[in-house]
Amino acid sequence: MNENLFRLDGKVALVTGASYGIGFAIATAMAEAGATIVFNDIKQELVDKGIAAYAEKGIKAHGYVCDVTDEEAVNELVSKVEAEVGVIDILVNNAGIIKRIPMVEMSVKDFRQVIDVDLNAPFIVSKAVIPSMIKKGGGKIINICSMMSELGRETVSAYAAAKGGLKMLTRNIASEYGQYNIQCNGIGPGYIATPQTAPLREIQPDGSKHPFDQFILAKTPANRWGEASDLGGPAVFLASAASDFVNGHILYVDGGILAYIGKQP
Ligand code: NAP
Ligand code: GCO
Repeated sequence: MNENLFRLDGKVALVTGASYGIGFAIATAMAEAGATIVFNDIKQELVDKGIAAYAEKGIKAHGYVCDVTDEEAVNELVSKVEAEVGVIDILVNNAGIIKRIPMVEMSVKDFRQVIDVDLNAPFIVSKAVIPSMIKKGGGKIINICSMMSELGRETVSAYAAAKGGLKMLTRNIASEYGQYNIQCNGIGPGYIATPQTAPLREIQPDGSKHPFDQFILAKTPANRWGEASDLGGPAVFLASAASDFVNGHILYVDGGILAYIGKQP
Protein backbone atom coordinates (compact mmCIF):
# COMPACT_ATOMS: atom_id res chain seq x y z
CA MET A 1 0.00 0.00 0.00
CA ASN A 2 1.20 3.55 -0.72
CA GLU A 3 2.44 4.77 2.69
CA ASN A 4 2.21 8.37 1.45
CA LEU A 5 -1.54 7.99 1.84
CA PHE A 6 -1.08 8.92 5.49
CA ARG A 7 1.36 11.77 4.88
CA LEU A 8 0.40 15.47 5.18
CA ASP A 9 3.41 17.04 3.47
CA GLY A 10 2.62 20.39 1.88
CA LYS A 11 -0.63 20.75 3.85
CA VAL A 12 -1.49 23.66 6.19
CA ALA A 13 -3.42 22.56 9.28
CA LEU A 14 -5.27 24.98 11.58
CA VAL A 15 -5.97 23.42 14.98
CA THR A 16 -8.04 25.69 17.21
CA GLY A 17 -7.28 25.96 20.93
CA ALA A 18 -4.06 23.98 20.53
CA SER A 19 -1.58 25.51 23.00
CA TYR A 20 -1.93 22.33 25.05
CA GLY A 21 -4.22 19.36 25.62
CA ILE A 22 -5.87 17.36 22.85
CA GLY A 23 -5.33 20.10 20.26
CA PHE A 24 -1.61 20.18 20.94
CA ALA A 25 -1.35 16.38 20.62
CA ILE A 26 -3.31 16.34 17.36
CA ALA A 27 -1.23 19.20 15.91
CA THR A 28 1.98 17.45 16.95
CA ALA A 29 0.93 14.22 15.19
CA MET A 30 -0.04 16.16 12.06
CA ALA A 31 3.33 17.97 12.09
CA GLU A 32 5.11 14.61 12.37
CA ALA A 33 3.13 13.54 9.29
CA GLY A 34 4.47 16.59 7.42
CA ALA A 35 1.81 19.29 7.94
CA THR A 36 2.56 22.95 8.65
CA ILE A 37 0.86 23.77 11.96
CA VAL A 38 -1.19 26.87 12.68
CA PHE A 39 -2.95 27.22 16.02
CA ASN A 40 -4.75 29.85 18.07
CA ASP A 41 -5.58 30.55 21.66
CA ILE A 42 -7.38 33.34 23.46
CA LYS A 43 -4.36 34.68 25.34
CA GLN A 44 -0.99 35.77 23.89
CA GLU A 45 0.71 34.22 26.93
CA LEU A 46 -0.71 30.80 26.02
CA VAL A 47 0.11 31.24 22.34
CA ASP A 48 3.72 32.01 23.32
CA LYS A 49 3.82 28.98 25.61
CA GLY A 50 2.38 26.87 22.84
CA ILE A 51 4.96 28.04 20.30
CA ALA A 52 7.70 27.15 22.78
CA ALA A 53 6.17 23.74 23.47
CA TYR A 54 5.95 22.96 19.76
CA ALA A 55 9.55 24.18 19.29
CA GLU A 56 10.68 21.73 22.00
CA LYS A 57 9.33 19.00 19.71
CA GLY A 58 11.15 20.48 16.71
CA ILE A 59 7.92 21.92 15.28
CA LYS A 60 7.86 25.53 13.97
CA ALA A 61 4.20 26.27 14.67
CA HIS A 62 2.46 29.50 13.71
CA GLY A 63 0.46 30.81 16.68
CA TYR A 64 -2.20 33.50 16.70
CA VAL A 65 -4.41 35.08 19.35
CA CYS A 66 -8.04 34.56 18.40
CA ASP A 67 -11.31 33.90 20.22
CA VAL A 68 -13.09 31.37 17.99
CA THR A 69 -16.51 32.71 19.03
CA ASP A 70 -15.69 36.11 17.47
CA GLU A 71 -16.61 35.89 13.76
CA GLU A 72 -14.72 39.07 12.82
CA ALA A 73 -11.59 37.89 14.63
CA VAL A 74 -11.87 34.45 12.98
CA ASN A 75 -12.20 35.98 9.51
CA GLU A 76 -9.15 38.17 10.22
CA LEU A 77 -7.24 35.09 11.44
CA VAL A 78 -8.02 33.10 8.29
CA SER A 79 -7.01 36.03 6.04
CA LYS A 80 -3.77 36.50 8.00
CA VAL A 81 -2.96 32.76 7.84
CA GLU A 82 -3.65 32.65 4.10
CA ALA A 83 -1.32 35.64 3.57
CA GLU A 84 1.45 34.53 5.95
CA VAL A 85 1.35 30.71 5.79
CA GLY A 86 -0.98 29.51 3.06
CA VAL A 87 -4.53 28.34 2.38
CA ILE A 88 -5.85 26.11 5.17
CA ASP A 89 -6.11 22.53 3.89
CA ILE A 90 -7.03 20.92 7.22
CA LEU A 91 -9.19 22.44 9.96
CA VAL A 92 -9.49 20.83 13.38
CA ASN A 93 -12.26 22.45 15.43
CA ASN A 94 -10.80 21.50 18.79
CA ALA A 95 -11.28 24.57 21.03
CA GLY A 96 -13.87 23.80 23.66
CA ILE A 97 -15.07 24.39 27.19
CA ILE A 98 -17.27 22.55 29.67
CA LYS A 99 -19.24 23.76 32.68
CA ARG A 100 -20.35 21.01 35.06
CA ILE A 101 -23.50 22.41 36.70
CA PRO A 102 -26.87 20.68 37.37
CA MET A 103 -29.14 21.92 34.56
CA VAL A 104 -31.78 23.56 36.70
CA GLU A 105 -29.03 25.45 38.56
CA MET A 106 -27.24 26.52 35.38
CA SER A 107 -27.66 30.11 34.25
CA VAL A 108 -28.75 30.81 30.69
CA LYS A 109 -25.51 32.81 30.35
CA ASP A 110 -23.42 29.75 31.23
CA PHE A 111 -25.46 27.50 28.93
CA ARG A 112 -25.08 29.94 26.06
CA GLN A 113 -21.31 30.29 26.63
CA VAL A 114 -20.78 26.54 26.26
CA ILE A 115 -22.94 26.41 23.13
CA ASP A 116 -21.05 29.43 21.77
CA VAL A 117 -17.60 27.89 22.09
CA ASP A 118 -18.43 24.23 21.45
CA LEU A 119 -21.00 24.56 18.64
CA ASN A 120 -21.26 28.11 17.27
CA ALA A 121 -17.48 28.47 16.94
CA PRO A 122 -16.99 25.32 14.80
CA PHE A 123 -19.69 26.78 12.52
CA ILE A 124 -17.91 30.16 12.41
CA VAL A 125 -14.45 28.73 11.70
CA SER A 126 -15.70 26.16 9.18
CA LYS A 127 -17.66 28.91 7.37
CA ALA A 128 -14.48 30.98 7.21
CA VAL A 129 -12.24 28.26 5.72
CA ILE A 130 -14.59 26.42 3.33
CA PRO A 131 -14.58 29.03 0.49
CA SER A 132 -10.79 28.77 0.07
CA MET A 133 -10.97 24.98 0.35
CA ILE A 134 -13.47 24.97 -2.51
CA LYS A 135 -11.22 27.22 -4.62
CA LYS A 136 -8.26 24.95 -3.88
CA GLY A 137 -10.14 21.81 -4.91
CA GLY A 138 -10.85 20.27 -1.52
CA GLY A 139 -10.02 20.08 2.17
CA LYS A 140 -10.49 18.25 5.46
CA ILE A 141 -12.53 19.37 8.47
CA ILE A 142 -12.31 17.42 11.73
CA ASN A 143 -14.68 18.36 14.56
CA ILE A 144 -13.76 17.21 18.06
CA CYS A 145 -16.97 15.71 19.38
CA SER A 146 -17.35 13.66 22.56
CA MET A 147 -18.92 10.70 24.35
CA MET A 148 -21.54 13.36 25.03
CA SER A 149 -22.34 13.45 21.33
CA GLU A 150 -24.06 10.11 22.10
CA LEU A 151 -24.63 9.96 25.86
CA GLY A 152 -25.83 12.24 28.65
CA ARG A 153 -24.88 12.43 32.28
CA GLU A 154 -25.58 14.66 35.25
CA THR A 155 -24.29 18.26 35.14
CA VAL A 156 -23.21 18.44 31.49
CA SER A 157 -26.45 19.47 29.74
CA ALA A 158 -24.96 22.39 27.79
CA TYR A 159 -21.88 20.40 26.78
CA ALA A 160 -23.93 17.40 25.64
CA ALA A 161 -26.30 19.64 23.68
CA ALA A 162 -23.33 21.32 22.00
CA LYS A 163 -21.46 18.10 21.22
CA GLY A 164 -24.64 16.43 19.98
CA GLY A 165 -25.18 19.41 17.73
CA LEU A 166 -21.55 19.27 16.60
CA LYS A 167 -22.10 15.66 15.48
CA MET A 168 -24.96 16.82 13.26
CA LEU A 169 -23.09 19.92 12.05
CA THR A 170 -20.32 17.50 11.01
CA ARG A 171 -22.78 15.40 9.04
CA ASN A 172 -24.34 18.46 7.45
CA ILE A 173 -21.04 19.97 6.32
CA ALA A 174 -20.20 16.53 4.88
CA SER A 175 -23.55 16.49 3.05
CA GLU A 176 -23.39 20.05 1.74
CA TYR A 177 -19.71 20.30 0.73
CA GLY A 178 -18.74 16.73 -0.13
CA GLN A 179 -19.31 17.66 -3.78
CA TYR A 180 -16.27 20.00 -3.54
CA ASN A 181 -13.98 17.22 -2.33
CA ILE A 182 -14.24 18.43 1.25
CA GLN A 183 -14.47 15.64 3.81
CA CYS A 184 -15.89 16.61 7.19
CA ASN A 185 -15.64 14.04 9.97
CA GLY A 186 -15.61 13.99 13.75
CA ILE A 187 -13.43 12.46 16.40
CA GLY A 188 -15.24 11.45 19.58
CA PRO A 189 -12.61 11.09 22.30
CA GLY A 190 -13.46 9.03 25.35
CA TYR A 191 -12.20 10.22 28.72
CA ILE A 192 -8.80 11.78 28.14
CA ALA A 193 -6.33 12.96 30.81
CA THR A 194 -6.10 16.70 30.11
CA PRO A 195 -6.68 19.88 32.15
CA GLN A 196 -10.34 19.72 31.15
CA THR A 197 -10.86 16.45 33.02
CA ALA A 198 -8.40 17.09 35.85
CA PRO A 199 -11.22 17.79 38.35
CA LEU A 200 -12.61 14.30 37.65
CA ARG A 201 -9.27 12.66 38.49
CA GLU A 202 -8.30 14.54 41.66
CA ILE A 203 -6.91 12.29 44.38
CA GLN A 204 -9.26 12.39 47.39
CA PRO A 205 -8.16 13.65 50.87
CA ASP A 206 -7.85 10.03 52.02
CA GLY A 207 -5.52 9.31 49.09
CA SER A 208 -8.11 7.32 47.13
CA LYS A 209 -9.01 7.82 43.50
CA HIS A 210 -11.82 10.29 42.66
CA PRO A 211 -15.11 8.34 42.50
CA PHE A 212 -15.54 9.47 38.88
CA ASP A 213 -12.06 8.20 38.06
CA GLN A 214 -13.04 4.77 39.43
CA PHE A 215 -16.34 4.96 37.51
CA ILE A 216 -14.67 5.68 34.18
CA LEU A 217 -12.12 2.89 34.63
CA ALA A 218 -15.04 0.48 35.21
CA LYS A 219 -16.78 1.79 32.08
CA THR A 220 -13.70 1.52 29.84
CA PRO A 221 -12.68 -1.92 28.50
CA ALA A 222 -9.13 -0.56 28.08
CA ASN A 223 -9.31 0.07 31.86
CA ARG A 224 -7.42 3.34 31.55
CA TRP A 225 -7.99 7.00 30.77
CA GLY A 226 -6.98 8.00 27.28
CA GLU A 227 -3.90 10.07 26.66
CA ALA A 228 -4.11 13.05 24.29
CA SER A 229 -1.52 11.25 22.13
CA ASP A 230 -4.08 8.44 21.55
CA LEU A 231 -5.92 10.88 19.29
CA GLY A 232 -2.97 11.72 17.02
CA GLY A 233 -3.18 8.70 14.71
CA PRO A 234 -6.95 8.92 14.18
CA ALA A 235 -6.60 12.64 13.44
CA VAL A 236 -3.80 12.08 10.90
CA PHE A 237 -5.93 9.41 9.22
CA LEU A 238 -8.92 11.77 8.90
CA ALA A 239 -6.65 14.59 7.68
CA SER A 240 -4.94 12.42 5.03
CA ALA A 241 -5.73 11.04 1.59
CA ALA A 242 -6.29 7.68 3.30
CA SER A 243 -9.76 8.95 4.31
CA ASP A 244 -10.78 10.66 1.04
CA PHE A 245 -13.95 8.54 0.87
CA VAL A 246 -14.75 8.84 4.58
CA ASN A 247 -17.27 11.65 5.07
CA GLY A 248 -19.74 12.49 7.82
CA HIS A 249 -18.26 9.84 10.12
CA ILE A 250 -17.71 10.25 13.86
CA LEU A 251 -14.67 8.17 14.81
CA TYR A 252 -14.92 7.31 18.51
CA VAL A 253 -11.52 6.97 20.15
CA ASP A 254 -12.77 5.84 23.55
CA GLY A 255 -11.05 2.60 24.50
CA GLY A 256 -14.39 0.85 23.96
CA ILE A 257 -16.63 2.85 26.32
CA LEU A 258 -19.54 3.09 23.87
CA ALA A 259 -19.43 -0.68 23.26
CA TYR A 260 -19.37 -1.74 26.92
CA ILE A 261 -22.07 -2.02 29.62
CA GLY A 262 -19.39 -1.63 32.29
CA LYS A 263 -17.54 -3.84 34.75
CA GLN A 264 -19.66 -5.50 37.45
CA PRO A 265 -18.84 -3.74 40.80
P1 NAP B 1 -8.63 21.84 27.46
O1 NAP B 1 -7.45 21.18 28.06
O2 NAP B 1 -9.59 22.60 28.34
O3 NAP B 1 -8.16 22.81 26.25
C1 NAP B 1 -9.15 23.52 25.57
C2 NAP B 1 -8.43 24.50 24.66
O4 NAP B 1 -9.41 25.28 23.99
C3 NAP B 1 -7.54 25.46 25.44
O5 NAP B 1 -6.35 25.72 24.72
C4 NAP B 1 -8.40 26.71 25.50
O6 NAP B 1 -7.68 27.90 25.61
C5 NAP B 1 -9.06 26.66 24.14
N1 NAP B 1 -10.23 27.53 24.08
C6 NAP B 1 -11.29 27.54 24.91
N2 NAP B 1 -12.15 28.50 24.53
C7 NAP B 1 -11.62 29.10 23.44
C8 NAP B 1 -12.03 30.18 22.60
N3 NAP B 1 -13.18 30.83 22.80
N4 NAP B 1 -11.22 30.54 21.59
C9 NAP B 1 -10.03 29.91 21.38
N5 NAP B 1 -9.58 28.89 22.15
C10 NAP B 1 -10.38 28.50 23.16
O7 NAP B 1 -9.51 20.75 26.71
P2 NAP B 1 -9.10 19.36 26.07
O8 NAP B 1 -9.35 18.28 27.05
O9 NAP B 1 -7.77 19.47 25.40
O10 NAP B 1 -10.26 19.26 24.98
C11 NAP B 1 -10.08 19.74 23.67
C12 NAP B 1 -11.36 19.41 22.92
O11 NAP B 1 -11.65 18.02 23.08
C13 NAP B 1 -12.59 20.15 23.46
O12 NAP B 1 -13.45 20.46 22.38
C14 NAP B 1 -13.24 19.12 24.37
O13 NAP B 1 -14.64 19.34 24.50
C15 NAP B 1 -12.97 17.86 23.61
N6 NAP B 1 -13.00 16.61 24.38
C16 NAP B 1 -12.23 16.47 25.48
C17 NAP B 1 -12.26 15.23 26.14
C18 NAP B 1 -11.43 14.95 27.36
O14 NAP B 1 -11.71 13.92 28.02
N7 NAP B 1 -10.46 15.77 27.70
C19 NAP B 1 -13.04 14.20 25.66
C20 NAP B 1 -13.85 14.44 24.55
C21 NAP B 1 -13.81 15.65 23.90
P3 NAP B 1 -7.62 28.64 27.04
O15 NAP B 1 -6.72 27.84 27.89
O16 NAP B 1 -7.08 30.00 26.72
O17 NAP B 1 -9.04 28.70 27.58
C1 GCO C 1 -17.36 15.00 31.72
C2 GCO C 1 -16.12 14.99 30.88
C3 GCO C 1 -16.47 14.53 29.48
C4 GCO C 1 -15.23 14.55 28.63
C5 GCO C 1 -15.52 14.11 27.25
C6 GCO C 1 -15.96 12.70 27.17
O1 GCO C 1 -17.50 15.90 32.57
O2 GCO C 1 -18.17 14.07 31.54
O3 GCO C 1 -15.53 16.27 30.86
O4 GCO C 1 -17.45 15.35 28.95
O5 GCO C 1 -14.70 15.84 28.56
O6 GCO C 1 -16.36 14.97 26.57
O7 GCO C 1 -15.98 12.33 25.82
